[in-house]
Amino acid sequence: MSYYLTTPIYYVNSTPHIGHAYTTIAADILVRHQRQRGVDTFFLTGVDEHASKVARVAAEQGLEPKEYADRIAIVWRELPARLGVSNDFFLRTTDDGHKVFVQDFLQRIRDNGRDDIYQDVYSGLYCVGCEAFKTEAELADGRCPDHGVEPEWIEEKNWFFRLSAYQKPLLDLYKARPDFVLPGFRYNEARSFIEGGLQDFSISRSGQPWGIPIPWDPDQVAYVWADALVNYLSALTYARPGEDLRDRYWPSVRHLLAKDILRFHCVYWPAMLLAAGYEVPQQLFVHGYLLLDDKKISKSLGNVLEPLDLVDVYGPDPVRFWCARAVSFGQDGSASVASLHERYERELGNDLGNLVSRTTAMIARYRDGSLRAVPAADSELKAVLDPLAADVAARLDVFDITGALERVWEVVRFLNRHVEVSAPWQLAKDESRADELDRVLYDLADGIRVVAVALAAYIPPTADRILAALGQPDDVGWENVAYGRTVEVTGIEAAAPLFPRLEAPTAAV
Ligand code: ME8
Repeated sequence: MSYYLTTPIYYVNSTPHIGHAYTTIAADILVRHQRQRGVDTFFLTGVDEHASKVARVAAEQGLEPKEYADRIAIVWRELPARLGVSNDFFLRTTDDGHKVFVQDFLQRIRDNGRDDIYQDVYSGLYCVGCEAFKTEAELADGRCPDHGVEPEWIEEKNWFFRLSAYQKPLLDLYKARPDFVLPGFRYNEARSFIEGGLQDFSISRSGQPWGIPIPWDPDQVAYVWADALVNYLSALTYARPGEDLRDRYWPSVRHLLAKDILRFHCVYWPAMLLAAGYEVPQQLFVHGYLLLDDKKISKSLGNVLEPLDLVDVYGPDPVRFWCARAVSFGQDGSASVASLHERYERELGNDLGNLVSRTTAMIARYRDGSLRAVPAADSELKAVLDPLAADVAARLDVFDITGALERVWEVVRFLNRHVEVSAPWQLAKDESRADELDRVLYDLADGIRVVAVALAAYIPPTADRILAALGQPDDVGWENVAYGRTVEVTGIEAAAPLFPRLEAPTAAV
């Protein structure tokens, strides 16, 4: 069994913002979770470099496009690590391995015997911001609604892909696989678009040297989407030198993307794959937009709209936690830095951090740092934990990173109540209740250990710190999301706060 997850490869001509961080973090949570279950995983992200804008901006700066792209790619390459993201490969569409593969891929379509690639003259309006042709109906006051600019009139002889021939195969595919696109309303959106009729599209551009040459017509380069989408396959052919990973990870691939690029991924891409003789992906999850309530943010925090600035202030784990929790994954929603701060204090600091501090402090104080292993078959905690592993896994199997996290948080809340209800400080006063105190401390430690393992995909270093504070092995295998696996230890000390207090962001005037 394998689990191959990809995010869109981001346009190198933009700078990373919270939306980019959002997809990458969500993908990392899903992949880390599968690894915890012992699944063979591969996680791909990267940059899309052949946009026309790259060549234009490079020219303005007196640079070669590749020179310019090399400079901009640095911040993108660093982004995953700064977010605690564990991608297996970072692809650049200027990689030789990618270029060679794209040429082979397009040639396969041309040679498939169905005349799927043909030459025609294209004239129409083109938005450089979207890297897409636009119809009049898609414009508002003659401008692209997303970029606010007037599209350019383009007339050129291009190579076309016969997408129209794939309406029936795509509808058959959607019918046979009702979970091909998730959530369901996105599946319906993609299917309706296909039902509405598909138009052939140009897969090449002429008169522009920046791009991958069309193998049978090197005066033209591949249209940026016909190049970029292919990355999901090309990466597998060269990410590990000397190995071809296609048999291992294709087609068990899941693509994670936002709604803005649904058509390219859910319609064009499967059609291109069918035309080139490849299997289509297993699943595509289309998430909504995370909008940052961005207007009034503290000057003392700097411009915290940049994900890396947020990470500098709060650390990667709180940002990851907030991304998963602030907006139900799949829906649109807005979040603010104030909401990040509030969750940092209330949920991470109080609910989780204090629980760990209090529990370790009580073990240190009442038991001199020793924890006796006294699991009980009739423990209330056991009943709470028994369904947890399956419940969380089921939610993450359908990309519900928000629901899965809430399910873990129910246990965090239970444990906090359990401290209050069982009042270990009372039990500690009464020698005759020593066994009872041991059981309460054991259950609290065991519950916290389970929570740490269950949260390891979301906040990996924090999970490790919690396990270390309890003297437990750092094994986050999913089988450890179960009652009674905490081992007897000595030397537990009161843990330092996991999430120290930070100055609140204040609204700028
Ligand atoms: O489209 N909220 O790149 P791109 C959530 N290079 N996610 C967001 C977001 C927001 N506000 N804004 C962007 C491209 N995203 C092409 C893709 S793939 C073969 C080529 C995320 O830099 C989201 O995942 O414009 C979206 O799909 C992606 O960034 C688009 O990034």
